[in-house]
Amino acid sequence: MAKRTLDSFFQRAISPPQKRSKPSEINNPQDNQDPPSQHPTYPSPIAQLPSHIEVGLVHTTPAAAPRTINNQPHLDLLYFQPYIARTTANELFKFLRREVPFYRVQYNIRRGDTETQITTPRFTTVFGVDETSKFVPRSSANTNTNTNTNRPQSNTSTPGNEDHPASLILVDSSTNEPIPTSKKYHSTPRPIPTCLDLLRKQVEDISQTTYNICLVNYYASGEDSIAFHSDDERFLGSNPTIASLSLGAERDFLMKHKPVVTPEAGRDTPGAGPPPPSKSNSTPNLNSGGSDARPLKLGLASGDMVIMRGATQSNWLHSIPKRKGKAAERSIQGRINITFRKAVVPAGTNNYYHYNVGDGGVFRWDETQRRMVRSD
Ligand SMILES: O=C(O)CCC(=O)C(=O)O
Repeated sequence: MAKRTLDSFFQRAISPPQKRSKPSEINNPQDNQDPPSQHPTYPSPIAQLPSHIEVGLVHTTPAAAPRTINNQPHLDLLYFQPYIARTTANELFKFLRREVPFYRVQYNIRRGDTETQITTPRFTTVFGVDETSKFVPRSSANTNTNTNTNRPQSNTSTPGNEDHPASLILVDSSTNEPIPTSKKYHSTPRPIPTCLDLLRKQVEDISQTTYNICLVNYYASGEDSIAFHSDDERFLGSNPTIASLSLGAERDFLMKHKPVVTPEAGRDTPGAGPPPPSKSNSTPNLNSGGSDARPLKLGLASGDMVIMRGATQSNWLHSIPKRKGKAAERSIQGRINITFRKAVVPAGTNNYYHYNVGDGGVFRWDETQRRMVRSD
């Protein structure tokens, strides 16, 4: 997009609305009477955004114009400090921590003859499906030909509300026919709940792109982390745009240029390791960009957002390192990160559900114990 167009877009987007209610003036957390998002694939219903958070999102994002960071080889970032105003971001953090079901996924990796079990060093979950499929209200699916469907059980559907997530079924994007999910996917994809879908639409608008996958990380303390990796898998297509929103405790976001011709480590294996869990989209970096580029550290506070664009993923690695000492004390508040991405083939759906939902138990936030506890 031309610079003038981008500037005028943000100018429009951040100019205050004519009359804006302060979130605190409509601040009853229980005031949203809409039924929660329900779907047979969810472990439990997911509440709608309280009105004061929704109003905060609709009226105050983006809370600041972004800074473009493209002064290094192959780097193209938009950095919002913040994207969501701090008060609304903190409320959204508490809401999502309470409502979203999380997983602590374990998986095996093989190096030569040795198999090692990795426990993902953070809580994760994922919603959405790649672009070869989509969720539609049951009434708009083409049900003439296929009887083996992922149709929800009748006791979880919501009569009279065909757009309610409970009535959504997964169909093939081109034929609109219901998909027998076990034939196409290793795990059953889940629709993005309404509370996250509002964010997805807003972030689509601001980044001028579309997303179909919403991945959520919860870092409970400074011990939780994500190792250096890039989101450059082939199932994201070339030069994917990835929007990454931070809520809760501030953490450092480190970036470094990929080393010249050296394969990167897997995202949760410390040090040198095997390639990431799926095939990379990157061509080996044979030019001098790596040696010229300086590492980058961005502080990500509650409400901040980084949009990574263009050649960034194929040339740069990013991480959230563990934190000790004073920084660890600050991390104890917990942090949620939401990334929006677009997967173009079923391999993307399979990969994301395998590594972010897995086949272990569900964790939910326990307000009394103030930690995630197994809820199944
Ligand atoms: O937590 C973050 O800010 C980064 C998350 C991330 O890199 C990922 O989920 O791939």
